[in-house]
This record gives sequence, C-alpha cells and structure tokens, in this order.
Amino acid sequence: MQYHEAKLLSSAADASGWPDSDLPEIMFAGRSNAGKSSLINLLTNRKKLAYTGKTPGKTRLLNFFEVDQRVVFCDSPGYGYAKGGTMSVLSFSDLIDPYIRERQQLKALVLVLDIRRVPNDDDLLMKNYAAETGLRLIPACMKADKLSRNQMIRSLGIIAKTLGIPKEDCIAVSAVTRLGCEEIEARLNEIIEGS
Ligand SMILES: Nc1nc2c(ncn2[C@@H]2O[C@H](COP(=O)(O)OP(=O)(O)OP(=O)(O)O)[C@@H](O)[C@H]2O)c(=O)[nH]1
Ligand SMILES: [Mg+2]
Repeated sequence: MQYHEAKLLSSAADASGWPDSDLPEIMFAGRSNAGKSSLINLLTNRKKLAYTGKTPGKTRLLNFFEVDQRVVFCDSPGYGYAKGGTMSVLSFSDLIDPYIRERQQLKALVLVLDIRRVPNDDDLLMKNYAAETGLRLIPACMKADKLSRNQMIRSLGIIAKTLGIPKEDCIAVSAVTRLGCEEIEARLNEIIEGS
C-alpha cells in the first residue's frame, strides 16, 4: 500500500508530549544522519513531512506522525550526534529509553542504518534493546543508491553479521530510487495487521 495521509501529531521532549492515541506505533531510530527522517518521508510519499538535512542533528525531539489513521511513526534524534558532547547521551536516556520502555502500543523498531557503514556499539545496543523489550526489528539500510549492486550485497552481509541477524532480514533502501520501500511497507503491514 502507499502511505499518504500523514500529519504531525506532536513533538515530545518527554512523556507528556507523547500523543493521545491508541494506534500501533513504529519507532525509527539510528545514528545521526543515517536517513531516519528521509525514510519516513519515503514511506509516506511526502517530501517534507519529517525534517531532513545534510548537517547531523536535524531531528531533536520525538516527532509523532499519524499515517492513514492507521499507524503512528515516531521519528527520533540520531543517537550518535554529540554537539557539546552531550546530545547522544541525552537523546537516548531522556527521550528514547523511556519511550521504548513505557509505550505500550510501540510494536516495532525500524533500525535505520547507512548501508556504507559497519553498525557500531550504539546500533547493537538498539538492536538488543528491541529484542529485550519484545519489539520487532526492521533493519533499513539506507543510501543503497550510493553503492554498486556488488558492494550493496557485500555491505548487507557485513551489517547482518555485525548485528548477528540473518542477511535476509536486512533491507537495502534508497530514498532516491525508492528501492526497498515496498519491502518495508510489507513488513510494516504485517506488524500493523497483527497488532
Ligand atoms: N543518496 C541518498 N541520500 C540519502 C538517503 N537517505 C537519506 N539521505 C540523505 O542523508 C542526509 C540525512 O538524512 P536525514 O533523513 O535527515 O537523516 P536522519 O537520520 O533523520 O538525521 P538526524 O535527524 O540528523 O539524526 C540527507 O542529506 C538526506 O538527503 C538515501 O537513501 N540516498
Ligand atoms: Mg532526522
């Protein structure tokens, strides 16, 4: 399906800003600049729903988008961004951790990765966190358009191995060519319909 009816519900600095909604929620998390906001725009078919940019740290709060009155996407700040040395810690412990722990309707974590980079400790932490809290994991390997097909296949192998997950679970995605968009939609639909 094509997502299109999408609107910002709220931007939250803490639990008081989480939206008053019962819809299933999907969180998009990953390192700064990996392409979290771009992926939300891709899935919703909107160019500027979620704010994107070349400088890391574009997303500062948890931003909740209701899509087709059916699901809520939560965009989060990159956990690797450390302006002043504190952003990374702050965004995880103050914003992301309480949300993952306490939000009942949160069903899945889309782990947004840059396909050209080996996942780091923060990515592993997020992946393990998803497993511990019973969240489904969808690893989205963005910027696939920047690699040749062979490089892409090799990178997916490295990413899967580093995360300790099957290679078939990792999806190569491009916000430019829309590669992988349907596969992500299919996995999201399965989760939304099963919730
Ligand atoms: N070529 C290409 N560029 C991409 C892709 N996805 C994202 N980008 C670019 O990467 C940069 C960062 O994208 P964002 O979507 O803002 O990344 P983010 O993870 O939301 O970043 P923060 O909110 O700062 O943590 C932007 O310049 C995007 O245009 C992709 O699939 N292909
Ligand atoms: Mg962003």
